[in-house]
Amino acid sequence: MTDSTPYTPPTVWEWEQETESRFANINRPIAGPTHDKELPVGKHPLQLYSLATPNGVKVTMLLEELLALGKTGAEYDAWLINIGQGDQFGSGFVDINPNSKIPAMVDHTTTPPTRVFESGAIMLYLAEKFEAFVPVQGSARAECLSWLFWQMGSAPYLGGGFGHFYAYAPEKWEYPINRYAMEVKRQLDVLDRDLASRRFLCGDEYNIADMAIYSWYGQLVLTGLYESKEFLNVASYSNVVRWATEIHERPAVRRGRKVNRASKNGLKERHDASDLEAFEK
Ligand SMILES: N[C@@H](CCC(=O)N[C@@H](CS)C(=O)NCC(=O)O)C(=O)O
Repeated sequence: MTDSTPYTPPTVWEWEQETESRFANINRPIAGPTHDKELPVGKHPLQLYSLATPNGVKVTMLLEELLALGKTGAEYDAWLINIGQGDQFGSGFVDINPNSKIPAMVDHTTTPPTRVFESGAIMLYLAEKFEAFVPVQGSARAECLSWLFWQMGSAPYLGGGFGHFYAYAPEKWEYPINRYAMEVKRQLDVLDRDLASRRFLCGDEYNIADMAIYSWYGQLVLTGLYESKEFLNVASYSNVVRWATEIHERPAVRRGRKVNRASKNGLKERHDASDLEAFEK
């Protein structure tokens, strides 16, 4: 139950433009660009436009894993899209992602260049292009894609649902916090039961499903997205913690997490491996 005044929806919803909220630049009920802005293009075949949120990090993790495997064609330029400042509504970004959300990528090895948006689609595109981190056929592939799409369907309840109401909404309302905490704990239990008998989500092989799910649920249990570790009692999901810790410590994952950070001392753009080395010092 909430103690706020009950809301009676009007017959037709209308947009009351926010001015105060931290999301005033982001929240709007229409798509399309708000301003003209071309995207920069660097020297590498792959151009990534992103930010180090869980949805962004899963792609930089994969690119760094591919490079660590010796796939030199996976060299990339990573450009910062600062969603708090509305960069996702620039015309160049909307051209490569009509949905105006990071991450988005352009592959310049094809003619014409190939745009890819939605993090799951980008991961699958890269894994197939470089023939790594996705099983090629049969039940192993079905299992990997099942978990990959599980992440795409589940994480909005964690970020847009639980994270929004627990950390970002103007007030703490019991009803939505209960609703989404219950769902996120159910999701953690789904993962915990799978990982009780498996080293990685699909078995012995680490693949794009682990990367995608680690970026949300692994970071949730280890670093505490939304400062909710205690509230959600994440330590009780011991199999998830064990699996997340193993992934968290992989050198490529450590590198991937550092790319496209908008914070003052963060690595905003990555154009060469040496950018990261310099940053790591
Ligand atoms: N399903 C999308 C979700 C992407 C997404 O929600 N990105 C957020 C940052 S984590 C964003 O760009 N938000 C900006 C906005 O909503 O305007 C994906 O996996 O790529």
